[in-house]
Amino acid sequence: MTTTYEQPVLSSMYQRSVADYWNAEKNPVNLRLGEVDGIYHHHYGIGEADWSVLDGPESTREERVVAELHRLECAQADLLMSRLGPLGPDDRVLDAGSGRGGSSIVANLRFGCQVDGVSISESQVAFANEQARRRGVGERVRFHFRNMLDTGFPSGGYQAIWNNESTMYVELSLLFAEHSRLLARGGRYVCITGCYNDAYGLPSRAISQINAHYICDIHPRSTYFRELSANRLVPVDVVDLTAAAIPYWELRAKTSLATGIEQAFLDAYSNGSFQYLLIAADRV
Ligand code: GPP
Ligand code: MG
Repeated sequence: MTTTYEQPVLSSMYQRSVADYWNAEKNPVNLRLGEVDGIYHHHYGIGEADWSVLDGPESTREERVVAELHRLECAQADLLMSRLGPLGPDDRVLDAGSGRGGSSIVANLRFGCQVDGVSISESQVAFANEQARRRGVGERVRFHFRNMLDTGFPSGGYQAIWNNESTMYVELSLLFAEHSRLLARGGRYVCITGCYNDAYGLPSRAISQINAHYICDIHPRSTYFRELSANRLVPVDVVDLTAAAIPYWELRAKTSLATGIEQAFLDAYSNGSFQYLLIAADRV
């Protein structure tokens, strides 16, 4: 007789503290934006901002700013999706670090594909499943309280996997080994991430502030490419989104929704120590 032991989802004190942060997180900058159309993102925005939202009646300014920040965050998700496809209703995809589920819902709307999202925050998983249920896609978009480093999902079962600003919570060697196991040959991996620019040296003060704010550990750019290639994930497209990320932070800094981390992002992006990248890779 063999005895199987259930692996706990959280495997370190670090992961416990990250889960505690996200279980308690209720920032208006995330909830108010999500209420615009029921798509709740946990990533930042890209593209030129419409600064006219700051003009006009003060009584409705916050509403206009919320809509504009949400539009920029949706543009970021759309860009990620544009590198995931082509996908169709028969494909199964994985959202690694799925937050409140926004990117997963966007993927299902765009491709009709089946989506599994994983998060180590039980509150986020419950919230995201409720959103999928409300949209009537609860059978196709499912969120799981699981660890992206050890999902327990079947090998080769996924046509695409993404991390939308979630790689800075894990060791990339472990993450990409699991992604490589899960992806079908020829499958696509996409991440959008902030990484420190190791051509500049060690992480700047602003990066340390971002790490402390979110309890994350921003990786150097080199580690992404080293660990991708060590795990049969071959980059096909790399887009430097740093310049495109700045208007979002400038606009956010001018609003009542600011959380206090805005200046650190603006400093890190503008002094060259930090880069916002999209990386797409094929599983070979
Ligand atoms: C944003 O989440 C993303 C992270 C916390 C990961 C860190 C990302 C980097 C690029 C370093 P969020 O939408 O919950 O953040 P906020 O509450 O600040 O909007
Ligand atoms: Mg946010």
